Amino acid sequence: MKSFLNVKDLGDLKEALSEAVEIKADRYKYDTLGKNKTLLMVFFNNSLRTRLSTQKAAMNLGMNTIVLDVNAGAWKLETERGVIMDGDKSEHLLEAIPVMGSFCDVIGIRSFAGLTDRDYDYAETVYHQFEQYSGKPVFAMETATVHPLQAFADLFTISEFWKKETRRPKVVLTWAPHPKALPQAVPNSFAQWMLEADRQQIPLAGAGNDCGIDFVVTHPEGYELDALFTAGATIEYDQRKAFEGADFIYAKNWSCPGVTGGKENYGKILSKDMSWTVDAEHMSWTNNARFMHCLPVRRGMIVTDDVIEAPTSIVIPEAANREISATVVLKRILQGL
Ligand code: AN0
Ligand code: CP
Repeated sequence: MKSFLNVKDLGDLKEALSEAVEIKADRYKYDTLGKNKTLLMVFFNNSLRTRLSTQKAAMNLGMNTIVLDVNAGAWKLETERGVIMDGDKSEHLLEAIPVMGSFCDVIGIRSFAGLTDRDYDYAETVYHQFEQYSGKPVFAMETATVHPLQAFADLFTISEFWKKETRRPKVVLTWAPHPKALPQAVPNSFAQWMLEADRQQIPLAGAGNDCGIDFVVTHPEGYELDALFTAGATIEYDQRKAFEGADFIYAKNWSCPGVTGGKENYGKILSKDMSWTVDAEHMSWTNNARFMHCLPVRRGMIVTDDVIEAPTSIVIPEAANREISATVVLKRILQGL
């Protein structure tokens, strides 16, 4: 594998999930695969889970890692072409990328959406520049529009928590309020991965004959995600109706994707409606659903303390599975070197 951005990059999800099971049973099974190979992790934005889990994954595979926090000690980078660099940016990404590539074998990139120019963000400009100019395999550690390591861990977590059931699960992605404008990367990828798991009829159910996932997205009007990621999903604007019979509630805030109501709203906060906050009453509408969130999460805004602390909350095993998804992805990349 030379690039990891979308669910299609993994191919057969059944195979990917069985590799995840294999790695979880013995996470050091391939501990010589990465000998004398170096992973460079480039962060343009903050991170706790991605930083720790991806570095741990590289260590599981015997790799060396270098972590570069672009905003903490590196030169300020210009990313646009054709600008006169007379401001505070000392170096252009187009020189920085091949230089970074010369000191490593694999590059992970965290580069959030700027949330001002929809076309620039949705073209995945920064990620594709790394693909084009680094000369190395690259993978997304949350880019402008996707967070595939998170979505892979989420799918794996759902498969683990559902394996004893004999019917397909109902999985609900719900928007919830947040004080700051956030990217659409997490909900985009979650939708893309859930729909692909359904398309591939992934046997999450124990009976093995009732496969796939019933996937529903719920949000206030104006928050429609790009059909690139959600085509085929059921959209339900009534949050209560969406929650009814749900087996998994996946909460997340995102800013306006600029799909309906015009591009000028892209990246804006359209609602802070606290009736969307997932509380015990919301969870009582479900089929005793498990609560999921990628973290970091703001308590009192996205979810109440009692819901995130309940035994049905699986946010910690979900986060822990980030090590597993990252190990599988890095293993595939190393096997392709
Ligand atoms: C980021 C986001 O919403 O994309 C990262 C989540 C993994 N969250 C925040 O910036 C709070
Ligand atoms: N879920 C996730 O990617 O968390 P971080 O932003 O802390 O890496």
